[in-house]
Amino acid sequence: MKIKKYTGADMREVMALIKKEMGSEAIILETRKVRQKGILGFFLPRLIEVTAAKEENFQQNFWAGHLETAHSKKIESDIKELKTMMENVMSRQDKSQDPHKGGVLEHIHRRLLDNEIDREIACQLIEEIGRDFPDNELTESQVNSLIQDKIGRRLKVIKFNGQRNIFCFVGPTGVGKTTTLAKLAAHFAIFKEKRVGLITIDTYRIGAVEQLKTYAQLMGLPIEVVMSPKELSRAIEDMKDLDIIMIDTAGRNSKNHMQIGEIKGFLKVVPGAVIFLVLSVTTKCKDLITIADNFKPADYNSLIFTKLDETDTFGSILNLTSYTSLPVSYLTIGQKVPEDLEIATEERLTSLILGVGK
Ligand SMILES: Nc1nc2c(ncn2[C@@H]2O[C@H](COP(=O)(O)OP(=O)(O)OP(=O)(O)O)[C@@H](O)[C@H]2O)c(=O)[nH]1
Ligand SMILES: [Mg+2]
Repeated sequence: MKIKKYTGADMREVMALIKKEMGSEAIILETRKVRQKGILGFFLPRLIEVTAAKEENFQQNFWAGHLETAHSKKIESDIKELKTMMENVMSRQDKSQDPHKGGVLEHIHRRLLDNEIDREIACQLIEEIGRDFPDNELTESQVNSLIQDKIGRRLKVIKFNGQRNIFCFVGPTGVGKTTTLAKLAAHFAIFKEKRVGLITIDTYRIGAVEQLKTYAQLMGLPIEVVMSPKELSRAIEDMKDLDIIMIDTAGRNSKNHMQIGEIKGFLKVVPGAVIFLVLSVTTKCKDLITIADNFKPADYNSLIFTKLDETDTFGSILNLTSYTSLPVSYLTIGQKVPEDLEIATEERLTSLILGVGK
């Protein structure tokens, strides 16, 4: 009996090869999916490998019908054996349809992509693990903790203790800048007993000043409304005895470079300020990258992610922190002031990014 293995991209391609070489009387002994060679094999589609056999002169013997009894019994038992083999192969093939039976790395790679982690970052993470453990003999929980560790190392967080700081909030329209400012003002003024003052340069939107004034009144905080960089300097000077000054800015369309330039003009008079770029995690990742690029003139130095309660996928947090190399400071998880605010930690961010921390 001649036995040979054939590989190809799909069953049809392999069967055509077998038919060409062995003829249509060839028998399939085993079918399985195999990885392509090399580290990139993790990412390439698996090949189909078929082991085929052909009984020499099988056809003549079969059709002749003049075989000796001993010989025909042998063929009968061979056929039975092949039938059993085929059944085994079929059951194994069924199992391989289940993605969880595929390589652990492949499964986790898919999960990273499902969480909207950038394809390049996801590949890098998996490749690094594949390089460190070439035999791919890791369990799912081992890969999970390796990935957690690697993501944790890519993230940075920054904490503020309320010592003399000026906080400015910049970002696109409606992402939650004013609400986040109010939450933080309450956090420092009420819970940390710091002296906090508010300034708004958002005289652009009707109702914006009233919105901040309402929060200031509720918390008993001083507030100033300024119309120019000069007035901003003066307001900061007036509040020089306070621990923290929080400056609200108008939401800007990041594609409007003139508007971003205007914010830059104001922020020039507050050197050394903490400038938060406030981003909503509900924004498409590609748009977040554009916003991060277009707000660069505002010289932001930390990221706040808002509206975590409105989505289930947080890969964009990793994408943005990798892209900007900036630390994350706060997360917001709802509309309620002051409670829907979290101080960012690496553990919390990692769980969110991996889709296990909502
Ligand atoms: N679901 C949810 N809504 C939020 C969150 N933070 C803010 N919001 C809501 O988002 C809306 C806009 O919030 P604002 O604080 O006014 O946003 P802004 O960025 O200051 O808006 P502009 O100043 O107009 O650019 C409000 O309805 C807030 O209640 C959050 O974490 N989750
Ligand atoms: Mg606002």
